[in-house]
Amino acid sequence: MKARDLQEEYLFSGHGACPGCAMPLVARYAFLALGQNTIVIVTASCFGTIISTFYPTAPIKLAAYSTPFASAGAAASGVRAALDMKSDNVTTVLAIAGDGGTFDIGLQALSAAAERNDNIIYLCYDNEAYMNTGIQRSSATPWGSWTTTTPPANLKDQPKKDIVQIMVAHNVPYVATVSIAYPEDFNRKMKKARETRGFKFLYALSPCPVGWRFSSELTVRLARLAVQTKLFPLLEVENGERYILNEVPEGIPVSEYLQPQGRYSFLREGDTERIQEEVDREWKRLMRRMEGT
Ligand SMILES: Cc1ncc(C[n+]2csc(CCOP(=O)(O)OP(=O)(O)O)c2C)c(N)n1
Ligand SMILES: [Mg+2]
Repeated sequence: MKARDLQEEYLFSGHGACPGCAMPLVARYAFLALGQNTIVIVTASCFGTIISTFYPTAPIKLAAYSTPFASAGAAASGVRAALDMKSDNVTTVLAIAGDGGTFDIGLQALSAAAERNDNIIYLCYDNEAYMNTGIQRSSATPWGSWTTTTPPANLKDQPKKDIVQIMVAHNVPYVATVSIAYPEDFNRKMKKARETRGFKFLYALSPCPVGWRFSSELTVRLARLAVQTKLFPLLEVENGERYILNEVPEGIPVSEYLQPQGRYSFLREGDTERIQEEVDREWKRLMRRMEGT
């Protein structure tokens, strides 16, 4: 790697992520887009405990502030307030939290920061379970999926919480989904978030070979399939109303996304069709929302 490239990198090797983990790519793309004038808020999660701070090493080359599990939104607001008191309007505050830290325990701090329209970027990487503590189900875990707390006889029986719509309902300036399979789109959205004043919510699906039970070379392929099956649409929503679709999916059958993942190997007859119907229903809902813009 050239010296110039190295200067632009803010996440280095030596972190503790499992082989094939999508999260380091999520962090790397986010940091590359935002640059060195960034303070990262870190919470308990795979990112917080084994990737960004792997004692005694520190593989991220940015200022970082570690805060308890529930408080990414509040900590980011506090750091922003301190910067504002110093009239610092060049530093970007980036909170990074997992699905557990966002959909569940961190939701009130996130909602409060969004309601105040604090000038921060909140990036959720969603690996669809509490991975760092042993693959427990979260409200982001999809219906029909195996986790250690939803064993084969009791697979997850609730649908995934719709965090994008929850954040859109806060009428914040910018909500966007990003994918490691679409790095240019990811880069553009992070930069747009940096240039937009107020609260920004960015949301990445983060395939996890260990928790999802797939072969570690399939990470980027699964991230792309999630987009191309319409399961994870690449979109932007401005000011709670203006929807932009960034990639028109091929509409590949959802079974191609489910099949390589062992967490779906306990699906019963008809369950794949049920998941496909739900994906199609959600897609129609999205199309109706887009018509209004
Ligand atoms: C208040 C509190 N409860 C529980 C924990 C233990 N804990 C640490 S990381 C973690 C899982 C985080 O899940 P998620 O936010 O989805 O991130 P992931 O580990 O999946 O990357 C838990 C439960 C904690 N650190 N603090
Ligand atoms: Mg998680």
